[in-house]
Amino acid sequence: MTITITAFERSPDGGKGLARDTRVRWALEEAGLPYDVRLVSFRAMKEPAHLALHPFGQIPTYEEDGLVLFETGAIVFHIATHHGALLPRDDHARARAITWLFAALNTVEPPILELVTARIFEGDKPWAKERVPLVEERVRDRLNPLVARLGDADWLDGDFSAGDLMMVSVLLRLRPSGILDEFPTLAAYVARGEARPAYQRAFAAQLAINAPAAHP
Ligand code: GTB
Repeated sequence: MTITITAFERSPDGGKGLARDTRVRWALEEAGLPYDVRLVSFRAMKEPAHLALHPFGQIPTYEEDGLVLFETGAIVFHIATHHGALLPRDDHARARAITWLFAALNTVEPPILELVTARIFEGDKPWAKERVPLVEERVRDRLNPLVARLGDADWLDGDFSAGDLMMVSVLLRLRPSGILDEFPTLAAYVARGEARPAYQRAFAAQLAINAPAAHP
């Protein structure tokens, strides 16, 4: 069994680990699965060979024994279910962990992505000054209930799961905005995720490719 994922030839974040291959690398590391990485340029992502793997011409993709997947949610779910990692055995606990995986992607990530768009890609528009605070409020509206649910627990529902992996990955994208630090409970939750040895290995692997020193 050989697993191959794709990642940016050079991530625009310069190695901060914010591109989505990091969450797939993290899941693979948690599962103890070796993997290869094929690096693709922005141009190659839109060419037929890559579009055959990913209809939207993006990274990451996942190949394993003739199976081709895209979408990080589907990939992490596959790693968890097919390789018996990151999900509890108990049926109900498993269903709840999967619920958190969906909640991270469907409920928490959308306003965070909207904020990234408003701050970075549309930050120079004349209406950005009015729009950014509105979107920031929408993000806080998602984070407050998350704080309430997490309470004093380390993870969202029992042991660390695929749901936590995805939630931490999604929240990490908030860090450059400063909003994560407004929520010490969530900042500590993210820090716990980042402290996991599997995350450290995943982060180091993407950094080795994307750090400015790797591209003199
Ligand atoms: N829903 C898909 C998934 O979860 O897999 C989204 C995949 C996606 O957005 N891929 C991005 C991509 O390929 C890379 S991760 N973009 C190129 C394109 O669409 O042409 C998004 C990303 C990009 C850059 C940073 N960064 O520089 O900080 C962070 C995240």
